[in-house]
Amino acid sequence: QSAITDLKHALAANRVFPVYQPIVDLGDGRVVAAEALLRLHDDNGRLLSAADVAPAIIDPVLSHKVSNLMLERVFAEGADLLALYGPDCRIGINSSEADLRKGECLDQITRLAKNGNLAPRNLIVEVTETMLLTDDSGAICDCLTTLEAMGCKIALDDFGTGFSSLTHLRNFPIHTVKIDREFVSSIDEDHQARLIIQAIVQMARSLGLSVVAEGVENESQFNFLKSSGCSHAQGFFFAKPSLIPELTAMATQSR
Ligand code: G
Ligand code: G
Ligand code: MN
Ligand code: NA
Repeated sequence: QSAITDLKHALAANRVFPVYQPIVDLGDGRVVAAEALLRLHDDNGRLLSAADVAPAIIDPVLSHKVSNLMLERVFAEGADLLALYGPDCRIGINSSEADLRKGECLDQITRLAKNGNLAPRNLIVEVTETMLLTDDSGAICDCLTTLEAMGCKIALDDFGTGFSSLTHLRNFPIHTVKIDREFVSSIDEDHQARLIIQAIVQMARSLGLSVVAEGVENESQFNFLKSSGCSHAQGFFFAKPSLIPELTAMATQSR
């Protein structure tokens, strides 16, 4: 069965939902943010992730539905998320190019924020470098600038894997770079990966950006990132992407 069918069926049957993966401050070890990640159950009850339905998420109609649904769910669960990680925590949303090009997410965030659970200053909008490379990058930049003015932070996802033009960091309102897990997973065996990470961290720091290392799986990666001055990290070493009750149980245990 194709990714498109899986996603269509799951949307129709209300089997699409977010899980959340904590983002930790490497200075004090506290969870300061969490990324919302799409999950769905297929017709056989199997749990699929966004990567499993990647071709469907870029379909214009489905991407619109997915973005709406994820934002609605994140706001609906906003009070629980703030209770868990504090009133100043932020929730990361993966945006699609269409969301930003048409600026539709602006109206939706404004409307949803009226529920009072979650404010725009509790959001991080994640964009990828390819989204900034389109012909419409002017419209995307305008949308990001408005999101920034509303209080959202903007994170550049998968940094280092795409074109990584430093110009993006100047021309778009970017607050955070997320170092792709490809580099992080090579820390233990690849000297070059370590040098690239340190170069990204130093550049980001001098530009006043925060840096999230993605895909941290073990203590030696954690130690390397911390000693390299990386500000934040995310990965299985801290927590898998999970439902709120599971995250609440984890937070209670570690307290
Ligand atoms: O969770 P998983 O490893 O399957 O995620 C793979 C990729 O899918 C992530 O890197 C992320 O960029 C993307 N993704 C996850 N959730 C969403 C979502 O809600 N919307 C969009 N557009 N992409 C998502
Ligand atoms: O590109 P996107 O950054 O948003 O990537 C997030 C995806 O990476 C999620 O789907 C999540 O399941 C996956 N992920 C998160 N932490 C780890 C990790 O420590 N190791 C691996 N292999 N994958 C991870
Ligand atoms: Mn992401
Ligand atoms: Na990534």
